[in-house]
Amino acid sequence: MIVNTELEQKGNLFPSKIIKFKKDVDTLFFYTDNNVILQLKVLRDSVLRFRYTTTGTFENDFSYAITKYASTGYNKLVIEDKETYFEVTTSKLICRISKENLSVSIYDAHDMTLINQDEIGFHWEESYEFGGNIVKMSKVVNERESYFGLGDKPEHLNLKGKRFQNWVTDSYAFGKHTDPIYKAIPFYTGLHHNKAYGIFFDNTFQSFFDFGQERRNVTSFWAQGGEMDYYFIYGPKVQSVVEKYTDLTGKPHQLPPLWALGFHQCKWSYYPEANVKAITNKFRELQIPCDAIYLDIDYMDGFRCFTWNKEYFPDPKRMVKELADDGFKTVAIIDPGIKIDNEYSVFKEALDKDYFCKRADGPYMKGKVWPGECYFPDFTKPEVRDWWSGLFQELIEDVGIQGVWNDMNEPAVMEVPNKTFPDDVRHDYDGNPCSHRKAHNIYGMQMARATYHGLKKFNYPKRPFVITRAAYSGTQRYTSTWTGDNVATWEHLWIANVQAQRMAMSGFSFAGSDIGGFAEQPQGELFTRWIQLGIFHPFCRVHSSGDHGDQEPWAFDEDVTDIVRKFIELRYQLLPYLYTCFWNLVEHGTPILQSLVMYDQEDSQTYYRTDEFIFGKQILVCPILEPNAKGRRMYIPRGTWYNLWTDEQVQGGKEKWVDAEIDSMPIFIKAGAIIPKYPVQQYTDEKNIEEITLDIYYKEGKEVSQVFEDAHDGYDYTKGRYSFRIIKLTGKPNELILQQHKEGTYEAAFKWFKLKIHGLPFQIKEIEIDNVIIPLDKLIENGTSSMIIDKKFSEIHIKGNLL
Ligand code: NBV
Repeated sequence: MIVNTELEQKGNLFPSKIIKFKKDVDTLFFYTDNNVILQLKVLRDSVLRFRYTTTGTFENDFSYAITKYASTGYNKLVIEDKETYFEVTTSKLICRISKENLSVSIYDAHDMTLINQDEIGFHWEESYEFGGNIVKMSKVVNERESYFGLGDKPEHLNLKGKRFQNWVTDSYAFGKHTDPIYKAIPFYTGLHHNKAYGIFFDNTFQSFFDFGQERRNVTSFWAQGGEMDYYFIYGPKVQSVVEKYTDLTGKPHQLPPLWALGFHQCKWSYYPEANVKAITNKFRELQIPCDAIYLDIDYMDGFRCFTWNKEYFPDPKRMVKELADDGFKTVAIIDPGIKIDNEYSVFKEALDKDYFCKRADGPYMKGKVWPGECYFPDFTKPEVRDWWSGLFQELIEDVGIQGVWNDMNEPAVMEVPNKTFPDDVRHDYDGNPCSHRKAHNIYGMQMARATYHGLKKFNYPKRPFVITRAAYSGTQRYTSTWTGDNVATWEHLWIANVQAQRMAMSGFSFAGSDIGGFAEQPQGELFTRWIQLGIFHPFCRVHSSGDHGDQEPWAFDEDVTDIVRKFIELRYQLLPYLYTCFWNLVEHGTPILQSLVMYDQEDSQTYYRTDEFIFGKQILVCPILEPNAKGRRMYIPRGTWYNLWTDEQVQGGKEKWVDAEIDSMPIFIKAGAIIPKYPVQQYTDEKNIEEITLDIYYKEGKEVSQVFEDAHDGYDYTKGRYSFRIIKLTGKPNELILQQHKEGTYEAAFKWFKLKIHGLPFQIKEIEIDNVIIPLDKLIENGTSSMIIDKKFSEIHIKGNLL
């Protein structure tokens, strides 16, 4: 145990005893006799905010991460002054603050399990170099505690025993263990004694997290400036921790348009126009579904944002329209660096209006990016964000671009050792002027935010689609994201899998990797295995650097093309299922991917699993991560599961070998699930869908499934014009009952459900739909368990004789 004196020798300072206490409704203030104040605010029964100052006053309370829509309010709040501590009780938590040294302990209010306990707790070091404090917090590691979250770290899902830093960084060809990379999400979930809590350290300076690496029994986090300002979030379910964190930092502001969930093809770069068309035509010719084609930096004139290279793209509007007629949305890249060029209107205007970032001593922040020497807008200034949003008018409203891709927004600067702005660059920070040390981690987020507002405005009444590389907590409100410049290796396939899961656990579900790898070139086998994983990621895009060869589905051999087509088709079939997951994300903050620990935290076997995950709520997926595999061992979570390909039923709670030749991968459906499927389309809304298939997986017992539908774009759904079906399944030995309940006023165009029943243990003798017995030969397709019924049913009873 390190005692204070040892830490003191290292320059640390500590709070001393509490001498005063004050209360203002739900906010408590504890004052120590060495000028430390702890401000403890009860936001919800399960969410507490802790802020510490050493100067007697707090900073202006401003955060880019916390949304104004965050839930507040509690059922119970009792504050007691006990002999050695203060005690704050809500309906979920009991929090004690020691009078001796301000240290905090938090218990589950129902059974007094100690959930989280300060080790030293808050302490600090004065920064003589920068002024202010290096603020620190240390917590006790509980028995068998596991840690998850922290954004895009390319590491084992369970973070225990490791140390990380948050400083968004352009990390070309990063590897397993590279830290930091593109995102800074200072939020983690701790799990022990079957109870999960989260800590969100809302500090944008470079920050660090140590999960028992330096000292086995201590987890600590600290930052190079700012305040110790963190939120404690109690689950006790892992999923509920993530949902509450998402409530705090924001759910996506609206559903993505359905096309954004289709398959996307990208490359650095497709140009000229003829090349773009050749690619899109090939998709249609080979009947490989695809919804979006991307234009990387070469579409611009000398890499000047908001311009076109007229030699490559003589008439962008016409091209975009022709692509749209063929079912393709065009997405264009926009970077933050603005070329220094007095003939360039965007540059001129920003210069005239004083929108560029400046160094501490006055000159502009000059840095080299693709266009050469550039200046960079200060996206932390509201006026600059408004101006930036306005720049999209022509691109979106006139040319018809449907999505914007923000790259290099860490911000990345070439040929400088630290790859970004120097620390002294000044930012407005929405009226809280500061240096780049504080604004760095949110710079990319504010750029994506301004881009989002531009799209939202000029694409109205359609929904915006933005993708960003850099992100801080809260960025999920505005945009989707990808994991940056990965490499075409098997190890990177593993990384892509953990990153997508980790992002979902960090409140940012709409994420995916560059399928196939950005740098270098995959063999057909790796590409195929990557597609198989990628179709289960919320964002599904092939992207690569053109210098390393082609990476379209037909760039390998015919077998690869056929398998890739088969899996992309599966994604298109699963779109209503995925769209329903997005609805749950937007409504409740429910993550779209669940690592097994989130799916079943009561099963400690799941705590160190990385490969298997649940797509949505009912589909278990496990990618093949090695060459030449004919299958793999995987852990099947508890319960009964159906193999998607064979309908074989397996019992979980154990490891199992699963066959998966190159044209297959391990996919299982939870018994009792009802999976809605569209017919295969070449792009979303290609067809007028008349019929949705419901794949019904019999289970003895009950299970609830959902189907969300709306117009697939636009905002009508926010006015109740959506349809949310809840379908309850009850399986008995010789009966299967389906009960449907619909919410919302939207009438989807489809008329029928095609029911396909899997694993029925009896022969159907009678079917009753809404109290009317229907002759079997009218309903059942020959020799199958499929039947077509009116979508409006309320209750179906399928009865039979035991087989
Ligand atoms: O714009 C070119 C690339 C882009 O394709 C990639 O997706 C980004 O992550 N960009 C990085 C800049 C060049 C990287 C070497």
